[in-house]
Amino acid sequence: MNYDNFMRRAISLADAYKYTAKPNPVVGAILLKNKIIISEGAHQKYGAAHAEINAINKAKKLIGKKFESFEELTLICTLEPCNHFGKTGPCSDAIINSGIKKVVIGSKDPNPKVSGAGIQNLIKHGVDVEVGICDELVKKQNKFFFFKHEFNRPYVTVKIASSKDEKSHNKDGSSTWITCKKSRDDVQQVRINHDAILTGGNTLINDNPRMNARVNFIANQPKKILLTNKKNIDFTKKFFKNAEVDILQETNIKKVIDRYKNSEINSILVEAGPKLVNSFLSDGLVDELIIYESPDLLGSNGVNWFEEDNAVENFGFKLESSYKIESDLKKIYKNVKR
Ligand code: AOF
Ligand code: ZN
Repeated sequence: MNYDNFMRRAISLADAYKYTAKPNPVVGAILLKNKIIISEGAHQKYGAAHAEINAINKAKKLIGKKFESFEELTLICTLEPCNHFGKTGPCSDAIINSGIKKVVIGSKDPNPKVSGAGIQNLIKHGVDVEVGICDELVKKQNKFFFFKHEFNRPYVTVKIASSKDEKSHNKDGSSTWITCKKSRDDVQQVRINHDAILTGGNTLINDNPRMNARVNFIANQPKKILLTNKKNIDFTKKFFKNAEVDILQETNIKKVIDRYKNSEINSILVEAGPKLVNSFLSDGLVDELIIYESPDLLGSNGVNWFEEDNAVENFGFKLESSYKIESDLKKIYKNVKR
């Protein structure tokens, strides 16, 4: 039987929860009897029940009505059922205990706590398992999660706002918004797509940023990371308000990123000044660079984002897409060195 359409449906069930499940991957599950959907589930919320469990629990209420025994059912799930005790119990055991005899999986879970062990447990208990249905779609849907486990570090995005002449701000400290309100609203969406936001000590002092994601839907806020070599930190800054903040006093950027390789953070957005941004870029640790470019010139009163001409290309970036946001231009670059 071809399960592609059911898998696509499970992927779209999962998609609805991408802002509440994060930093967990999104997962969807469907129970089928022949070609009829008996129940559906998704991993709706970080720390809450996994997709398979939700689908199984819904189906339990339909025994004797829509089906007689779980042995008749096939489970479609976008990600390999887990096999570990995390915030919830192993889904593979719950599937085995329910009596389900066939499981169709989108993608193997790259999390080393699972990584094939869920599939092995199912097979060992006589469950028929198919893996790799719409695999690429599942990977795309959980891009940062798969990246983190493939490269053993979070995906790193740098976002900057720049004048047309590649300046960051005015030397005399006179503060002006470089980009338009629509661009700044767009940044909120970029922020909420990431699991953590990192800034530096100078930005904290100069800009007093909130660095949260102001979006009008329910979403898990990114964690905040402050990278600073300053001894006295002003905890009255807006950055610390109602936030869980990691304060790192580390100059080696690779070590900063490495610190998160075993955490649940799959992606980090860097929003900082030229010094820190250039350190990230020159260490080759940036996967994506987003530039919001205004049509204005700051001229000789402006501080350069980069030290040399063609810096972005020389750091290994290629423009992937660009579009206008009112009079600004949003440019998205990808690192082509990896
Ligand atoms: C599944 N079904 O719906 C999801 C899975 O901290 P926990 O216990 O919630 O476990 C999170 C990990 O479990 C996550 O990193 C990923 O490996 C897997 N997610 N597995 O069987 C689900 N969301
Ligand atoms: Zn699970």
